[in-house]
Amino acid sequence: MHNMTTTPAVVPELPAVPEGAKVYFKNLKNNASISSPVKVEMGIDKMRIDTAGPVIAGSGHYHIFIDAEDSLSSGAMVPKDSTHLHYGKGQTEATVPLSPGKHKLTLQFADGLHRSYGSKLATTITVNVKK
Ligand SMILES: [Cu+2]
Repeated sequence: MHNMTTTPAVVPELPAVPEGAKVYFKNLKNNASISSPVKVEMGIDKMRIDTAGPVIAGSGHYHIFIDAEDSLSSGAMVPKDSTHLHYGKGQTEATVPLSPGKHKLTLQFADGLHRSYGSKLATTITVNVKK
């Protein structure tokens, strides 16, 4: 009998986060005073950097959130908008323009389908952008 319900495409599960994996800002400290545009060097332990697209265990790409969440829950899709920047070409550095004043920057790692690896692979700092 023909099944009239839509068969969902097979979407791979979000890969597990390896023990000890973490992300960090390499060149920015919490409460740092900086100038805009801000050069951001992104770092990760125990995971590889890959381009967006394939879902490969132990890999993914970086996102920077500006004045947004401290992390997105595991499996949540990272939005594509002006406060959620994607580095899906596998970039490990970014230049981010910020207005003067205090800003919250979150580094969030996600898989090839932009699904957050959750708070285990996120870190948040506050920076003070000089006038
Ligand atoms: Cu992404």
